[in-house]
Amino acid sequence: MTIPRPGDTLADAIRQHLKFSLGKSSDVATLTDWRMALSLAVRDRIVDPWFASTRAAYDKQGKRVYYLSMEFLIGRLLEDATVNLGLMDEVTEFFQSRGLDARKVMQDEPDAALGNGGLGRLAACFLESMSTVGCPAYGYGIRYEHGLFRQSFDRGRQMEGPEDWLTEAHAWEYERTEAQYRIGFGGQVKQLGDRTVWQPAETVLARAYDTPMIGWQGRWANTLRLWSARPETVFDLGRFNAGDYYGAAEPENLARTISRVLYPDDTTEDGKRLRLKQEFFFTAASLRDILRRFDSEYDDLKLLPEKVAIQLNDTHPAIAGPELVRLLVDEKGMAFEDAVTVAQGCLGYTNHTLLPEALERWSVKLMTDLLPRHMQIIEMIDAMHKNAHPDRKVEMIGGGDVQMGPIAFFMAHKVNGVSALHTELMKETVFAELNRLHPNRIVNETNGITPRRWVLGANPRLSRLVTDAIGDGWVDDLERLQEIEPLADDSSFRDAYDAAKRANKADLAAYLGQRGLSVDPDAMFDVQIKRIHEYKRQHLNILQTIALWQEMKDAPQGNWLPQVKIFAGKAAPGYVFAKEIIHLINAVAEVINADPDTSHLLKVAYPANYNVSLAERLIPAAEVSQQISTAGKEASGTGNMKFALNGALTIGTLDGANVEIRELVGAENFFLFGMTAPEVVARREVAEHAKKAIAADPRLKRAMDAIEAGIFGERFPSIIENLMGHDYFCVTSDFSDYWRASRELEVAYRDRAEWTRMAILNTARSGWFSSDRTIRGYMADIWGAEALTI
Ligand code: NBG
Repeated sequence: MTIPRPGDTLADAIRQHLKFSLGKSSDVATLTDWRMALSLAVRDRIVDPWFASTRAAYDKQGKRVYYLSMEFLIGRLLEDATVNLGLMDEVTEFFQSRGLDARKVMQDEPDAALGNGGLGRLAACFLESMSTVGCPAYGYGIRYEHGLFRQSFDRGRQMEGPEDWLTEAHAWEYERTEAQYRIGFGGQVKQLGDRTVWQPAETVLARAYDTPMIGWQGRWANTLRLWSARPETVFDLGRFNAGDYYGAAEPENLARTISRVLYPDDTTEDGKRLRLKQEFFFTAASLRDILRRFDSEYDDLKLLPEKVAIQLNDTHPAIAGPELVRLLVDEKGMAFEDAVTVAQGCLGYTNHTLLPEALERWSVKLMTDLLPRHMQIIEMIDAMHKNAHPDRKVEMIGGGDVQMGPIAFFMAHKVNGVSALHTELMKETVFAELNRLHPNRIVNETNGITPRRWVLGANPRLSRLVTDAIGDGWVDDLERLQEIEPLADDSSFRDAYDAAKRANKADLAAYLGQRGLSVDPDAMFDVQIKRIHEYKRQHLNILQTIALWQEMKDAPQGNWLPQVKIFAGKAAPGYVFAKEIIHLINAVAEVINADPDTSHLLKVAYPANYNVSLAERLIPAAEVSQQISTAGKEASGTGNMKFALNGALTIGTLDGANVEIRELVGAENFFLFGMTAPEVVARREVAEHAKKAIAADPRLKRAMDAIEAGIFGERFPSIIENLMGHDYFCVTSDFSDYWRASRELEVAYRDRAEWTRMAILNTARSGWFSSDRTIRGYMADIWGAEALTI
């Protein structure tokens, strides 16, 4: 398909692809045609560095890293690749000369939402950083036909529709018909002499699709390999000939189900059997692929830990431990204990949440039914552990369930948390006992974000300003942003920084305007965007918004600070309470936005269908970053880092990576409020703590009364009852201090020069949050991998 010849300019290549790959002439080409032609032309330029990287990894015989993740929330790839190859100016010029806007062309690309939230986006940032720092790596996951659902609102309520990124032409992937593995489920375990053989009852094929991931300046490229499920027999001709047309397609449908949809739920278990099948499907295919690559280079399996690092992104691929042991014992003839040691040497496990419901458990019955040989191996691993630690107070099989957290922990040589606080809490809570038995296994790797996408791509105005000031070396050495710190006191730099923010806000205002909400770009833009979850406390934010509105209405002539409260995010379809919160925010927005007394002072925006692309619009325009989770609940957060880098000031609790953000940007440039994690635990013990908090704060009481009185249409009884009842997430107890911090923030905002100075300091001091730093940490502390160059 690749027609362009070496030496062709990018413009030639785009034209050639339009003509020969897409069969269109430029006078009838649609936006999608141009986008495809551009994508193919850019993709061509990735192939050589990609081949060179693969070759270098073979030649070096170093360690390869395999990142196993159920989710890769990659979003659009075209802009990333264009930015990283330094082609942006050429592309802009090319389309300008045709009267087209390059950004519009790029925005035509569907947003690949193969993830739910933070965990999936982190995996995508890691892929980009691994390529930038030259860490030889593969990402392994599932090629879902339907990513995360598309969100819309019907009278304020969330509606879910299928996301169909794959129904449009997809420019980036290469199908690998030769990389295909048979994956089994169910059946029996037989003993043939001294060999144990698993004979599955059902098998599907896992077929690989490769997407090259190019690093900054095209220095290195790794592969994202996603597995698609296919039937062994595509089609039952016998049934078709007998007139059973539906039945004839059944085998295909059944197999395909496995890679059909991403589970839209990141904390609760649903559709258990299918979910476990998905997990085993991609983990088993990935391990077979890893062993095949290893076998082609080495013949001593004991070398495996020297050559292979496998990172488990949460417990979703935790079956990798038992499966690797099975492959080594049953198929390669290794002794069981040796196999466990070899597997441990390869495996690392990242924990992403302390919420107990998210540590996966499978009933013994389901596990035995679906993966009978693995169940036996898990029992053997558990027995081995018990033998070594007879006094242990932890179980891998308990309460009728197989516990994937402890299995992942034991089968990994390193277990990491994702922020300093989270890692400490892990040691004290979920993994306290395992940490006692295996001290030094837990390490911390605070999350990070790729500056190529989240600053350079998403915020070209800020990027230009920084580059003009300090050169472009900051893009892959983000701590160099510190060099702009002295400029915080330079009024002309401050004006330019302010002007960039103002222009970003105007862009966002135009975007919201197209969606029917007019907002004033000079108002303060206050943003809370993330999954909707009780612990993230979007309801705390909306309660405070109601209270503010009530006070504004009391005195509309008061000296109020005009502001726009922006929310975005999806709730898991089965998460009723979170969906009520969405409904409440939309209901409040409808009333407040239509209020003639206050509409010049306060607006509430909730653009639908939050995804990576929408985040790229919202973050550069934000001035206030809402990071208000109940302390102890947000493992890290990564949005918080994106905001700080883009010059939004955080109002937040001492939770997750907020703690480290505050340390780095300085307490005076951060609006702290709320209880600490131990205070939250203590507060829950206070009898009727919610009732007491409500009684003590008339503003809170009045806001809740307004909801109950039906001012916002419905009365939202489940939310009110929750808040007046056990209020597990301590919304009521944190309300007063949140109100205080919000007002202090408004005072600070009125002093433009001072506010901008603080924003600049946030940008200047957040360079540590580059995912390049995080990846180097994993390489040194967990993987023992070395960076390579081509
Ligand atoms: C999320 C946490 C976030 C964290 C990301 C990435 C899951 C299960 N966890 O706080 O809630 O930033 O993981 O580590 O998605």
